[in-house]
Amino acid sequence: MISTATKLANRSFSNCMMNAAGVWCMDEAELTAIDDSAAGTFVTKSGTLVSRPGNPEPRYYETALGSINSMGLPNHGIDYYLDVVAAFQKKNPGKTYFLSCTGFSIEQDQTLLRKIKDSEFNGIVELNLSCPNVPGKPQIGYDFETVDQILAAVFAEYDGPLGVKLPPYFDLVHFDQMAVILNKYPLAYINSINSIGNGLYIDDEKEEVVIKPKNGFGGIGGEYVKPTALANVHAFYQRLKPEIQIIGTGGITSGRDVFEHILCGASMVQVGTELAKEGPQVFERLTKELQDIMAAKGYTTLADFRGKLRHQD
Ligand code: RRO
Repeated sequence: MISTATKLANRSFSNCMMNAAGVWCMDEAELTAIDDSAAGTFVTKSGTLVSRPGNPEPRYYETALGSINSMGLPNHGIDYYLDVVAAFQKKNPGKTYFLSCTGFSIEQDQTLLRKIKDSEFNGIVELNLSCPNVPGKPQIGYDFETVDQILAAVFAEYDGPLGVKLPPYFDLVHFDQMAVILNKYPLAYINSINSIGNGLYIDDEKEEVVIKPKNGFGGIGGEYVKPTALANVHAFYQRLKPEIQIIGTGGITSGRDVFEHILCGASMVQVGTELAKEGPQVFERLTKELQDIMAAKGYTTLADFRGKLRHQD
């Protein structure tokens, strides 16, 4: 029997695959589709204190090799997602769900965590430190001092399982510096990577950008980003204390991509662009493809190969 089950933050999941925040998770109907799919669980769209319409459309565009988006954090507000997840928890008491959230200041992050603590939520919190698309707001994950201050404030407020969604880093020194900060805190996990921020995709025929906000600049996802995602997963796997697990996100279009993320050290994986392209049935295909690879290699559990990427001497 080949199992793609996993454990994260001491919770068990029947499958290691789930949606990436932002895709198929805006409202109850979309979350229901993921809940009913072969995915192990879902994460909600990042909820803010107050609901937001997001940036003007068109704000998402699919390309042959991936996607570009500048959604601008549209969401129904944290209270909506707390209510919706509470209903799922009632329906499936044995299942653990992820709630993503993000604030625009340390005080807002603390208020969000206080709300979550005071609610019935019993799942895992994913604090998004890496939204690339709010005009005038830099990605927090690139401001190391602020990340440190946010984590100190968050863990003063919240003692449930919590992970952070990080932007991609591109320099080994930055992996070193971030790992020192992350290792100071009782994080359940880190999630690498969010989209590669502020790419530009253009339509040559029209000689025009393809999305409206920010003069066409937006976060890049899909096949383009897999090597960057694998680098981030593996770099943090080598540097983080073993209690901090890793969710690998970025460039998953096949079971082989899932296999590679796990080989680099991921305990769970998230699918964004390919889920947007194929819909929730993508999880059945990816699971089957991963099982076929595991069977060919003689592996029966993820632990047989997780983090076991070989380096050359
Ligand atoms: O809503 C968005 O524009 C968005 C967010 Br919050 C994020 O974290 N990552 C992304 O690619 N888009």
